[in-house]
Amino acid sequence: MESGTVLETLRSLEEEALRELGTLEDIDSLETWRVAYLGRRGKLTTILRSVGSLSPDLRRSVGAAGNQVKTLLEEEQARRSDEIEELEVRRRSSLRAIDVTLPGRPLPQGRLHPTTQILREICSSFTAMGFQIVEGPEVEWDKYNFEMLNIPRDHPARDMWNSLWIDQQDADGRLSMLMRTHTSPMQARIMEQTKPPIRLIVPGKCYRYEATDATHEWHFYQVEGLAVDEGITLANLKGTLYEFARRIFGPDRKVRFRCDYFPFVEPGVDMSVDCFACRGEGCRLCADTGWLEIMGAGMVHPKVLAGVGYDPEVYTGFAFGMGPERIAMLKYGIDDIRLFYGNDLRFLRQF
Ligand code: FA5
Repeated sequence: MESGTVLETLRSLEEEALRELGTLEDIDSLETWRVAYLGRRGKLTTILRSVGSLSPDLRRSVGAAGNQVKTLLEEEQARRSDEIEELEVRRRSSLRAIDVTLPGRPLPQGRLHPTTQILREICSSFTAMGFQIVEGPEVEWDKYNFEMLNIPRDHPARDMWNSLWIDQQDADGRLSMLMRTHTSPMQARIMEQTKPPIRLIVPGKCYRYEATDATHEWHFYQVEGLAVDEGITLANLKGTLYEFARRIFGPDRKVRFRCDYFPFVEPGVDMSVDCFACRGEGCRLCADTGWLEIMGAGMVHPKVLAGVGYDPEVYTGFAFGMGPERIAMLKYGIDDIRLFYGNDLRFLRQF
């Protein structure tokens, strides 16, 4: 073999290998390149192996040239490997880079539950009339839920409130604690602690052991109202509640007061609003009456006033207790109270 031919082969192999090396962009193809040229059966290795069969002169010159090419290719491979690694680092950091000029991603926005919305509306309509807001316990003593409200033990009026009792007995072995059935116990708690004038509302949750239907839940909210001072009359009660209805439902809605019985007021009334579904014609929702009852109210019973140490000859007051879910039903045209706590997002997203 001519030394010129072998040296030419070596040169063109070097050129080819370097050209190819320049196009490589990742470590895997670099390894493939190494195997193809410098591996045990690689192109350069094959040539170097054949050197042994050459004449001593050729062996020396071709061997030296071959080793030079080998060293060059190894050095170039190491350099390209560094470049590729740097490229990788840059590629990865460009993926992580934050473009601060991009507009922010909108966060999913929650909303207030319809009960919370109506509670806030009710509360602000009363605070605008000078009422304060207070809250009370959801677990209540029999004493406050019934006795101090002129509903003694074994009084038939207790049947008006089907109660969920807690397993807690008094000295006589009778159940004495329950989930409050209404917010009225706060009337007694507040009057016990303060002196008139009183003008406040109590929003809060109530519980009753009763079957559910379109207008009854076993857990629901109430907003209690209480005003006690010298010279308060039924006219103040009606005026306040008319103003409330006007603020919540607008001037066109019809409001009705009728006599009703609650042991802790005298006289007692219930207030209804004309049914939104049938506009007073009568339907399933309003049990064909054309009206939806939204609250009970009345003048605080003299016995309740005396029970907390007030002189009923000096002080009078009015109280009311309303159902915010029923008010939301009227206001937004919701025809089943059970939708409020069914956790159905299709319903909740409408508010
Ligand atoms: C009472 O609970 C009395 N404490 C109200 C009261 C307060 C009268 C102060 C006089 C003076 P009643 O059980 O009617 O009354 O409930 C009052 C309101 O709560 C009802 O008008 C209604 O709007 C709401 N309500 C009552 N029961 C339910 C129920 N199961 N589901 C949803 N709302 C109810």
